[in-house]
Amino acid sequence: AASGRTQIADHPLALAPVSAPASSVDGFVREFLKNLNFTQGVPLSASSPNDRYLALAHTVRDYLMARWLEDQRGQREAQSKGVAYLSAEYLLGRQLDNNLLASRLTDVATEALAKCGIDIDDLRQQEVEPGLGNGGLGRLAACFIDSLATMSVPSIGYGIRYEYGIFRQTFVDGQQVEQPDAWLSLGSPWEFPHPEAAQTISFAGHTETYDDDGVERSRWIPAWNVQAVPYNYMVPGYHNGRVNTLRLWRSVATNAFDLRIFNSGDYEEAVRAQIFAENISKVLYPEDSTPQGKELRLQQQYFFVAASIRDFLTNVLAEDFDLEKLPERIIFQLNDTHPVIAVPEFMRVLVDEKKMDWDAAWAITQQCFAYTCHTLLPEALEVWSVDLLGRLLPRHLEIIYRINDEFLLAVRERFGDDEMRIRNMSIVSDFPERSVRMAYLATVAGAKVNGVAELHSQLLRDKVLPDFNEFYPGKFTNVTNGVTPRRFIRLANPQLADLITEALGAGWTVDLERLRGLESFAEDPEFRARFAEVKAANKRTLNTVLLARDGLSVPDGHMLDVMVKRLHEYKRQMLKVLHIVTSYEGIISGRVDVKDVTPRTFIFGAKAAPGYVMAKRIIHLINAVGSVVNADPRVEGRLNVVFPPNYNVTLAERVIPAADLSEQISLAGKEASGTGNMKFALNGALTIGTDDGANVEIRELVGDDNFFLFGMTEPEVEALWAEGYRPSEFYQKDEDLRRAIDLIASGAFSGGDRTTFEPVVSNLLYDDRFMVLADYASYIAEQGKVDAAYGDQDAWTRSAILNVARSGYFSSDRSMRDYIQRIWHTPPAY
Ligand code: F58
Repeated sequence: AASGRTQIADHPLALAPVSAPASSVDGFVREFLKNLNFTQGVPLSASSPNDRYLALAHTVRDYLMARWLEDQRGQREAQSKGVAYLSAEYLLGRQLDNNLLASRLTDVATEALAKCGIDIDDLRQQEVEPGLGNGGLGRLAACFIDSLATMSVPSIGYGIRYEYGIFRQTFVDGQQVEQPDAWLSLGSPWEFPHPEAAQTISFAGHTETYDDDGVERSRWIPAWNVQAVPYNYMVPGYHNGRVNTLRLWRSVATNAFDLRIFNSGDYEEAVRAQIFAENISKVLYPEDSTPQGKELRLQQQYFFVAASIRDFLTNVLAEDFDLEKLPERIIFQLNDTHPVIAVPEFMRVLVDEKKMDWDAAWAITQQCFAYTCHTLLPEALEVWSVDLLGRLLPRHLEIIYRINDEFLLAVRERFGDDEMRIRNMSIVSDFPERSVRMAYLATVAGAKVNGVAELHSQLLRDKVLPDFNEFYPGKFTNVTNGVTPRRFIRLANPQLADLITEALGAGWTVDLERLRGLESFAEDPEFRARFAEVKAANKRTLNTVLLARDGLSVPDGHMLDVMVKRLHEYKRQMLKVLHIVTSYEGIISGRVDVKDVTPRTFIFGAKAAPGYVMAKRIIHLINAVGSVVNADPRVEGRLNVVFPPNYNVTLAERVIPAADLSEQISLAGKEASGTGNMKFALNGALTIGTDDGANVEIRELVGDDNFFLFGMTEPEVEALWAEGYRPSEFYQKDEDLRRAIDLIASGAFSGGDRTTFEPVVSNLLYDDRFMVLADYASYIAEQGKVDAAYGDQDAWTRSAILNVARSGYFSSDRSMRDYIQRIWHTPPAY
């Protein structure tokens, strides 16, 4: 098959470089109409908004295409070391606006569409965001690939093309109800499927040994397989012409599978096989923090990493590549433990398929992987039962056992037969059931292990994995998270972006430390007035958006106090609820004069994992408190609770720029980093927060005067636990707290029914794992200081400007530079 392919490729027309369409308004109009006619198959006069959105998306693609092809070629030819970011989640957010911004097409496209009588904003609204992630971890991956493209780092993102992303949240009588997220149903203009490049991914079966010319080797005889079809997405860098690739895998049934069943004449069975295979990439697991150990999830994990490794080895490396040199060409970054099964898969490929000697293969593997941990909660550390692993991936389990045996041997050599230590460090644990600790496997295999904020990395070293830190000095490091200023300042807050550019000139978007230059502007009354006007305008915009989206409103002149993040007990939305109830109770009991209360609107955004009962109760409570407070004329115009359902990236881009106060109130030592905290600071909100995660670094940078600190420190939390924490004692001795809890318990927010929120109340009084009651008094006191500070609007604005000026460190570009320096050692460009 000296294919038609080669002949076509040799044709002079095919040899000419691909060129982008003309970047003029008329050129754009032509391309847009062409796409409308030839891709959508409709004339402008009969087109639907969705047709027009898809045609616009295709047009933007066409502009990016030449550079994409060029960059893929360049990266192939340069043969330099690259990063493969392995992540089960990418919480991308809408693509259209980002791609217009990156390619400098926003103005041209806006004008071109206006010429066709179309408001581009209407088309923006058409896009359903790809919600292929749960929260911080998935959004971080999206920020990182944006920065890698903007910095021209040779890299690729690998993940899963879920057919259904994170569920759509609705509220029925204040309670969360989940709906499937059919994000692909109106078309998917940003993806490029390549079914012809599918990989076969195998599962289950058994292993055997065989004699290979006098060498005993193992091989895996799998029982079934599926096809992994790559879907490519463009990842354009900002104003640098670079276009990187995100490759997400979709599972489909294999032909062989189909054919065998087809030949047996069993049509129904053939269809069933199809459904079975497609199940693997069907839906994102909506868990936050606690992994469930479900078989399908392990299938997802192996499916995407096996396909990604094979993709790299066969499509990126030359056929005669010397595998000993792999560490000079690739580093696989493991985004949490979800892709860690890549480690034994890589070993299997090297040892079983490439027939490499075990020790050589292991030495290479240990240089080709690095692991990022995103948690401190012990229950969040993923483990797989040996039983399940052995059934689904029998050869991988053998490999894990051997890795563990050799590792423990080395530990014995170093520390002697310290059985307790051996038990604690073993990758395979025996209790409560025999299982594989994926974080340990990642730590043993990884060249580096990093936490995601200074405090987190330190606790990881000292508390979570201290034995490993002792055994592998120098392996542990920190890379503090960051966020992309493209999406979270330029796109989300264009007026602030313009104001900054006016003050500092262009260039700050890719060199965010330059925001420092705003410090002197904080002292300029005129600049402060303009900054305040941007904030006010963002609030008005948010009001318009919420009204249209949910029929909700944000009153003029209110302080916007915002808590948006997944609903989890450790994040302590309950503390926020207690604050609201305390303020409310103070007014209705007559102890506080309503005229003395700073008008505040409390905005929540939070999804609960569908199986997390307590989290769902707290959502119900927030809605219940909101209904009562919002309807009570006694607090009218002072307290207002707004909880739009289905918080997502698109809504974040509206809420964050409008916020005055950022709530980052997790129990110290529980939030690994947080990234929302960074987005708020960069948009000029002041933080009220504990000394946790990246809050610590935010406070150090913005200064104590521009940050509201409260609560116990991590060592204080430890000490209180050690001494024996009894939440009811805090309830007994704090009158405000007692009144707030009693009001909830009385049924005041549940139509007089005392049972509805009884579990929430009992949990606080008798368990309170995350010490809400212990931090309550300190939180309420600090909120008093917030009110006082807000009373001086000009001083508040000055602080807000200083928050922006001093948060440049939190650009994900800086995170990428840290990864490159401390972990990847990749060249700056291909
Ligand atoms: C988050 N983890 C951390 N996990 O909680 C947050 O502090 C940090 O800023 C962020 O990662 C980025 O480093 C997180 O989002 C998940 O969503 C997992 C999804 C899959 C199941 C286990 C939790």
